[in-house]
Formats: sequence, C-alpha cells, structure tokens
Amino acid sequence: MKKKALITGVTGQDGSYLSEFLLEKGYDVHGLIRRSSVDFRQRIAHLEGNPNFHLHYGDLTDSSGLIAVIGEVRPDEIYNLAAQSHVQVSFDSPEYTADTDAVGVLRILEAVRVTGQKDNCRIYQASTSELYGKVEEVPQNEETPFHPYSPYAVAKQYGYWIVKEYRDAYGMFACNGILFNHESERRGETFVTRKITLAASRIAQGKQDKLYLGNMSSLRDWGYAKDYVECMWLILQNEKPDDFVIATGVQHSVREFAQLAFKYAGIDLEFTGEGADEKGIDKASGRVLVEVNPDFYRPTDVVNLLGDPAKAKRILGWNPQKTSFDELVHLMVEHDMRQVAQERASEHVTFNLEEYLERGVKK
Ligand code: NAP
Ligand code: G4F
Repeated sequence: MKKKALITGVTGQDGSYLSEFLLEKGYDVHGLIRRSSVDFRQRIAHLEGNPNFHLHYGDLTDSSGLIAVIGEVRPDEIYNLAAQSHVQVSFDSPEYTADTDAVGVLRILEAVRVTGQKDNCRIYQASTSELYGKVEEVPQNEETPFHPYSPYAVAKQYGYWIVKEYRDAYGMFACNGILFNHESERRGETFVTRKITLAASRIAQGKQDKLYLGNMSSLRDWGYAKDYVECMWLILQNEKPDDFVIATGVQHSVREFAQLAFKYAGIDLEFTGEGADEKGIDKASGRVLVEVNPDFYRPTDVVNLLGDPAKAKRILGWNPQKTSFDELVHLMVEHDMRQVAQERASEHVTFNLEEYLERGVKK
C-alpha cells in the first residue's frame, strides 16, 4: 500500500519541494490549497496531472473544511506547512497571523483526533527559529529558551506548544521541526535573500537602479530549502515523536549575503558608512547600488540566529552542510540572472546571458 501524505501550504516554497520529494519516494501526495481569483500555483504547476498528486481546497482558518479533507484523505502523515510566514506582515496583520499560525495548528490536531486518526497519523509542524527571537544564547539548540519577538513568533510558539501538548495528552505522533531560515530559487520575493538576488540580477542587466534594505547587520543561519524538506520527512520516520533543530550551523549577515550575490551577478560591492547611512558602492563605477531605507526596519527585529543541528545529525543522520552558503547564493543568483534575461528579452532588451554565465557567475 502506498503511503499517503497531506501537505498544507503545498503552493509555498517548502510545500513544492516536499511534494517532489515525497512523490519520488512513492507517496500519494495530497495538497491543501486556498481558493484564489488568480493563478497562484506556479511552484507546483509541473506536478499537476501527476496521478499521485491531488489537490483539495481548504484553509487553516476553517475547521469544517479541514475535518472534511483529513477525514476523506485519511493520511498516514500530515506536514503542516501552511502559515502567514512573513515576519514583517505579522506586525500589519497580527490577528490573521494568530488565527492561521496558532489556532490553525490546533485545528489540524483536532481534525485528526475527531476523525479517529490519532493513533495512525503522524504530524509534522513547521516550527521556526524565530521562536528564539531576542536570543538568550548563541548558538540555539533544542534546550535554548524561547523569547519570541514578533506577532509571527508568538503565534508560532502556540503552535509549538500545542503540538507537544497533544503528544503528551493523547499520545499522538506529533513533532516540531525548528527550522532556521532556508532559501531557494523558489523563495518568496519579499524575503531578504530573494529580494537581494533578484535586485542584483536586475541591476546587472540594467532593469533596476538601486536596492533598498533594512537592517543589514542582522545575522542568519541560511540553508537550502531542498535539503530541509528531507529532514521534515526524516523527523516523521523516527521511531519516536520528537522535536529537532534544523540548521547549517553557519552564520552570515544580510550585508555578506548581498556582497556575495552582487559578486555572482558580476558586481564588486564595497560597503561604507554605518546604520541608516550605510551604502553599497560598485567598486568599478563608483555608483551607489545599495542603500538603507528605514521603512524596512522592524518594530522588534531578531538579529542573531545560529542553529546547532547536532541532534538532527546524530539521531536522523541528516547532513546539515549538503549545500554551502556559497552554493546557495550562487544557485539563487544564477536562477534570477536567467529569469531577468528572459524578462528583458520580452521587453526587446538583449542581455548576453551566455557570455555572463561563462564570465561572471562562475565560482
Ligand atoms: P511560504 O512560501 O510563505 O508558503 C506558505 C504557504 O502557506 C503557502 O502555500 C500559502 O498559500 C499557505 N497558507 C497561508 N495561509 C494559509 C491559510 N490560512 N490556509 C491555508 N494555507 C495557507 O512559506 P515557506 O517558506 O514554504 O514556509 C513553510 C512553513 O515553514 C511556514 O509555516 C513557515 O512559517 C515555516 N518556516 C519557514 C522557514 C523558512 O525559512 N522558509 C523557516 C522556519 C519555518 P498561498 O500560496 O495561497 O498563499
Ligand atoms: O528574509 P526575512 O524577511 O526572514 P525572517 O524574518 O528571518 O523570517 C523567515 O525565516 C524565519 C525562520 O527564522 C521563518 F520562520 C519565517 O517564516 C521566514 O521564512 O528577514 C531576515 C532578516 C531580518 O532580520 C530583517 O530585518 O533580514 C532583515 N532585512 C533587512 N532588510 C530585511 C530587509 N528583511 C526583508 N524581508 N526585507 C528587507 O529589505
């Protein structure tokens, strides 16, 4: 019998990679999607039509729909990836964020329980390094106290604890993956890494003049999303339900990410000034290409995330350094250079992508 998995957030970055991963493992994959008036499924378009890939309408804010889908599919594994996942947006829409990211998790657990599947459905919850927030130690591991520092993190903290509670109270196989930032060529365009790789590619091809950023000194532990979805699966294959930190154990600043991304786009940047006056200048032309816009500062910002993935390495046999920081930045820039070249071609502006690939983007 094929295993059945239900993925909420299937249209997102992680949902799309996890779908590919599970289909390759021979799973029947069911995805939960929200109704929208526009086509928002580009990350999974290539999977539609696959006989083992099925989509169901539903929303984490609607328990009746969740009970119907979970009752009908009767999955062996649920990966709850759906969330309002943008930290800055959570300051603008705190109530919606709480409804989806906190109570939404409870709705999934209850749907499993009330449809009589508590003993045979394993549940993965997409918890986050944002829980460490205003960090109490560096690096962070499974024992580090939480100090959530945004409406998003506060909502996710409820999700984390309700998963643990259902594990203890009802003996459910429910687990948290405490994932540190993971990025890819499919990353949403308003997260800082993708904002940078797209801007560097547009600036290199004459489509954009400048990139405006917020806090460039913020430190993150950035991994590759494709490597991280494997770990979600490994967590549910473990012999007992448990919580794991998933991270690379390597830390860089937003500034370092930008410098490397511009380098792979063929531009050598040097940073001068401090705080809101800091600028990224093209060494060759002297042009200012990166500036600070305080509008991108957050009311409270998480600035020192570094994960210790030792437990996942030891118990799950997961390799935290499969894709290095350098390789991650390189693959994102190469993807965006191609994407921008295609956009430019449709605007009848030619860019010699082949020459660039030979010259600039090489590591
Ligand atoms: P993402 O690209 O923003 O995807 C979020 C997904 O959730 C989308 O499919 C979105 O659907 C769906 N969604 C949002 N609100 C929903 C609702 N009310 N009901 C049903 N679906 C809803 O996020 P991601 O980067 O793949 O992250 C996946 C999960 O991991 C999220 O829970 C995130 O908070 C968590 N996480 C991410 C990272 C990271 O670095 N990427 C790190 C730690 C934890 P639409 O397409 O319709 O918007
Ligand atoms: O890319 P970010 O928006 O990601 P953030 O806030 O770390 O959240 C992401 O990772 C979390 C895991 O730790 C997930 F739970 C969450 O769902 C999401 O995927 O911002 C990273 C850092 C922040 O400190 C921010 O202040 O970059 C700083 N930053 C500086 N300039 C900027 C910008 N962030 C954005 N989005 N845009 C800027 O212009």
